[in-house]
Amino acid sequence: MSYHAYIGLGANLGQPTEQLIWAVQQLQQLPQSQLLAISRLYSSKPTPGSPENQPDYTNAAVLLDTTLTPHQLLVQLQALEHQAGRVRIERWGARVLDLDILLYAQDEIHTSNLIIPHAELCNRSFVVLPLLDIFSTLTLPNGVKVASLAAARLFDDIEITADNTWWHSKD
Ligand code: A4P
Ligand code: MG
Repeated sequence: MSYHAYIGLGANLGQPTEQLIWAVQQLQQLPQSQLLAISRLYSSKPTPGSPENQPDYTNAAVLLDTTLTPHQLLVQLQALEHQAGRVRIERWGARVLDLDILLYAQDEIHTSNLIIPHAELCNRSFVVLPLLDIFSTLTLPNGVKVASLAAARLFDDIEITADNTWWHSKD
């Protein structure tokens, strides 16, 4: 049995777009998984409360069909973050690559190392908008329509920087 998992991608150090392209290429080769869809690319300021003086973030989301369990998927994503050279210095600090599990099927998970849906999903335009690119009628396990989150907020601090072909390798 396979399940749909939505992954959030983010970067704000180094060359964010190149790192997200690299991440997509890696996700295309993830074991027991198939990459089904990719959002447009977005640019936004770090969320309020993040450490000061960080560069803007580049964000996107992808949809996987996978037979990995949520915890197996987390291990795979953390290995990719590590490979990308991510060093954890401070919470919400700048990073070369952040891969979060946003949704896994209609599961609700609360363990010490995994919370699904992602705890901040509903509060972040840079998560909500990419999700809607992929699936405009997406619904959360609690029945909330993701489109209703988009309708409820102003998107003054986020820009679309590329259409959904951004991940096609340039060479
Ligand atoms: N963890 C729990 N649930 C999940 C999940 N659903 N997916 C645990 C992935 N990991 C999950 O994460 C800390 C721990 O969260 C992990 O060990 C994992 O077991 P981390 O990636 O090591 O640390 P972090 O990213 O600094 O903390 P956190 O709370 O995950 O931060 P976020 O939510 O990732 O936010 N502003 C803009 N514009 N764009 C951004 O992408 N990102 C952040 C970081 C802040 N501001 C931003 C952006
Ligand atoms: Mg994270």
